[in-house]
Amino acid sequence: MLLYQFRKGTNPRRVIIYLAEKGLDIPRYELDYAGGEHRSADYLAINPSGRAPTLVTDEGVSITDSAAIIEYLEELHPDTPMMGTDPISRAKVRSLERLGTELVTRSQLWLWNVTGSFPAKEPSPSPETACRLFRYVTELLDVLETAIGESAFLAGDKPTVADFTVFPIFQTARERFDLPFGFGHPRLDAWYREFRLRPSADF
Ligand SMILES: N[C@@H](CCC(=O)N[C@@H](CS)C(=O)NCC(=O)O)C(=O)O
Repeated sequence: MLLYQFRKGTNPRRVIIYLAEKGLDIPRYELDYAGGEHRSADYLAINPSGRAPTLVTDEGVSITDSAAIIEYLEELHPDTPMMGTDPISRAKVRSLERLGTELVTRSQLWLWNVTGSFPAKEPSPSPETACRLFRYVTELLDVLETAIGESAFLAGDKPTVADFTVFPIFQTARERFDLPFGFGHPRLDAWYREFRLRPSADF
């Protein structure tokens, strides 16, 4: 098995944090993002979207999506479940995970406009567009702020893939780009700060 990743990429980090929380050690290949290795013919043959992460299984099958990679690994390693333990808790985790995926997508569009650091994605970053997009980000942060309630983790008292999905976009915004992401959401802010102390969150 081999995991193709960008160590600091938001979606790859969902898998990287999952592996650390799960205690799984999988060989990794660090793609050279700056050098455009994810657009090379060799990598496109593995993942035609040219994005990371990709897990190539022992059978040589490419799994080309972070959520699908985690679900595959959960099936192989059902001990210490990270996606809930019964139909109701699994439904809750999946709902929040999917909301988290939507948050990542909306936030990335915002980041492309607010940072100007992704010229290949957004050649004409616009503060006005960033401001408008941030309203759609805030809409989902508001939902997550309500969902977490008084719990330590997004889906209850144990870390799940919901946390591993949402945490990296906070980390990207706050640590890579020094942006006040979620500062107006006190429960999420507390959750982020606490989760950041876990060894799995090492950046
Ligand atoms: N749905 C995919 C999205 C993967 C994705 O967008 N990865 C980003 C890194 S966070 C990427 O590879 N970007 C490079 C590009 O789009 O050129 C997943 O969750 O794995």
